[in-house]
Amino acid sequence: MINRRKFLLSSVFSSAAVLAGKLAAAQSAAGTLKGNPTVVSTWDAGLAANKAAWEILGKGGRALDAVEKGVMHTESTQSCCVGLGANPDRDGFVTLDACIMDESFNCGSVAFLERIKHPISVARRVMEKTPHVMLVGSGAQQFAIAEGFPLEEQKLSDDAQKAYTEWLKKSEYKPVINIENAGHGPFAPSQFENGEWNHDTIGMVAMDTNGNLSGSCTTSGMGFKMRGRLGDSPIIGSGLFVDNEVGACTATGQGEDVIRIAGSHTVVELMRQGLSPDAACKAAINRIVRIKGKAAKEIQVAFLAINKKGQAGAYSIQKGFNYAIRTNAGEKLIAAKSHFS
Ligand code: SD4
Repeated sequence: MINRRKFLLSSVFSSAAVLAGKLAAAQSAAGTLKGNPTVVSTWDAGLAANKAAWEILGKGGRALDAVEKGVMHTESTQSCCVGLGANPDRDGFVTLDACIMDESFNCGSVAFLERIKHPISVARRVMEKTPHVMLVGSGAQQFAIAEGFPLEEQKLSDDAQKAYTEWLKKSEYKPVINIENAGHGPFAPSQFENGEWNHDTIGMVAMDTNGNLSGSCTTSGMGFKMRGRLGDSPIIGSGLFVDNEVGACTATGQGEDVIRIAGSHTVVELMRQGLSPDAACKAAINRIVRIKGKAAKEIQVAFLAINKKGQAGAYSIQKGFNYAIRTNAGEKLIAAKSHFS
């Protein structure tokens, strides 16, 4: 006869086994077991970018190659807002920023780069072919040309030309939350709900079958910004950070406020202290909200992270930020939780 203690014990073990089985299945579905490649990217354009990254990750390729290829897809989509098709600065020039980081703290960055279609690939060349981390402006362009990148025509896309002509009527610099590169008009909370997103950045972090992490971030920056303005996106530790022992993070939104707290590095350090990616992103967002006080209502910042187990998480100041995830189990677009609802 099974006594009560034995019965309780055996049911505890069997429920633990069921739970472990469920957890393993869930982890496997979420790509959290070592060997399960995972890629996450900011905003809905991340779905297509992840697909491009998956061509490498899905075949057991290196995370670094995947994060470059993934965001190149977005840079090529001229009608989108990342890359040369994006809105210009207030003087009418499109200037691009990008950075990339691998599993061994190797990193490369370009900023204020003009007329080059794939800043992310130039950033990778900076990482691999120079003793430096960051090249900017005409020096970055000169390096790109020397590396064989074609110099594209200096011409705004039709959409950007239209937006710029409209913007010139008032010439006001007022970023609109979640549609940063609209660059004009008052902040309207309704815009969070009506799907009018129009982003100028993609950040991507990935883990490959060897469990190695890498990340990339590429942007045209805020539309109608001052000439020469840089945001967080090309700054290692702000727009992107990867520590292969812990995790990786990328940021989007108002770059000035990401830089203020060295955002992506902060999130990775919080994960090192044991926080989940969700909790680490939330803690970093809370820090920005505290610093900004009432002005926090007028900005959007979002962090997106994965940890060494391949678990992903995100958090934003305002509602409306979403991210794309792709694992062996498939692809998904996930709405991040936010400080203001
Ligand atoms: C910047 N962080 O230049 C970028 C903008 C951005 O979606 O992420 N927009 O400040």
